[in-house]
Amino acid sequence: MRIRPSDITPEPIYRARREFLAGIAGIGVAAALAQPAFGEQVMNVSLIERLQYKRNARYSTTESANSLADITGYNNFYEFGTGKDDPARNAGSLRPRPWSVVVDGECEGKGRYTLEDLLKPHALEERIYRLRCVEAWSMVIPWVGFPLGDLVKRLKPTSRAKFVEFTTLMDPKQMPGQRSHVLDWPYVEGLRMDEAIHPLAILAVGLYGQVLPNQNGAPLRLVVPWKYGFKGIKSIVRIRFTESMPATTWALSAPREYGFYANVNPEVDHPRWSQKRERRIGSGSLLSRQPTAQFNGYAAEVASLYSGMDLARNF
Ligand SMILES: Nc1nc2c(c(=O)[nH]1)N[C@H]1C(S)=C(S)[C@@H](COP(=O)(O)O)O[C@H]1N2
Ligand SMILES: [Mo]
Repeated sequence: MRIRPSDITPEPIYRARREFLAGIAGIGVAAALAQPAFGEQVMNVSLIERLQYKRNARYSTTESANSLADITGYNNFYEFGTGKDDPARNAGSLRPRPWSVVVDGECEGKGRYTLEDLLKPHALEERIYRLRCVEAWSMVIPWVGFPLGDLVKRLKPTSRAKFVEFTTLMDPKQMPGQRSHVLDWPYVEGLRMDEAIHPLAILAVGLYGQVLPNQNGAPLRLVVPWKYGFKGIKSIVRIRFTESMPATTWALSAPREYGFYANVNPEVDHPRWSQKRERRIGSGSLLSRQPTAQFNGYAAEVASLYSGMDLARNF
C-alpha cells in the first residue's frame, strides 16, 4: 500500500476502528494478525487494521490515488456538517459497531442482518476508482469492498423489484448535523436494478486496505463510480427493494439541480455551474483542472445501461 508515514491515522480514529474490528473479526479481517491489547496502548496500525482482499486490476484506474490525508480530510457527509473538514472533525461520535442493516421490500431475504452476517459470504476486493463530486472536484480512492450485485442476488429480489433504496443511519446523537434541517433526514439514495447489479457498483467497507474511517461512511457505504459522488450513500442501515423509483434526498431537496440518475455528464451543466471540467483534489495547481469524462471515464462499461434514454432530461 502507498501509505506514507504522514498519512498515519490519528489515534482516536484508530482506537474506534480497533473496537470495530473486535466486532467483525473473522469476516475477512486479518484477525490472526491482531496482537493482544494492553489497555489503550497503541498497537501497530498497519497490522491490526488491514483487511484481507485481492486487488482487482481490471476494474481499477491506473491514475495515482489521492493521499489518505486528502481522502479522509476533504469530505462531504452533511450528517457531520457542511464544511469539507467537518466530517473529519466531527465524525468521531459515530459508533460503527455494533451495526446492523435492515433488508426489506420486494425480496425473499428480508430481515435484520448484523454487519458480520451481511459481509460473511463476500470476498473483498480493492478497486481504485475515480470519485467525481457534483461540485466539480474529484479524487482517486482505493476502496475495499465487494460487488453490490452479489448481495442483491443473495437477497433474492422478487420480479416486482425494479429499484434498490438505501438509507443512512438516523441518530442526531451520533450525527450532530441531523439537528439542523439542511437536508430531509435520513439521507436516502437509490439505484435502478440493472445499475445495482452492474459489476462496477460496490459496497465498500474499507479504503487504503483498512476499515473505513467514520468520515468516509463507516462501516458500510455505496460506491458507484460512474455517478456523481452524492449517490455514494454512507453508513447504510437499510436496503429496500421497491417497485417504484425511490425518492432520493438530493433530488427531493433541489429537483432542478439533482436528478435520480446523476450520471457524470460533462455535456449537462449544473444550473449554477459547468460540469465540463473538474479539480483534482491534492494535485499541483497547474494540472489541477482537467476535463470531466462521460460517465466519469466508465462509458465503455456502463453506457449501454442508458441506451435510448435522453440523458439531458434524465440527469
Ligand atoms: N449519508 C450521506 N452520504 C453521503 C453524503 C452525505 O452528505 N451523507 N455526501 C455524498 C457526497 S456529495 C459525496 S461527494 C460523497 C463523498 O464521499 P467521501 O467523503 O468518502 O469522499 O459522499 C456522498 N455520500
Ligand atoms: Mo458530492
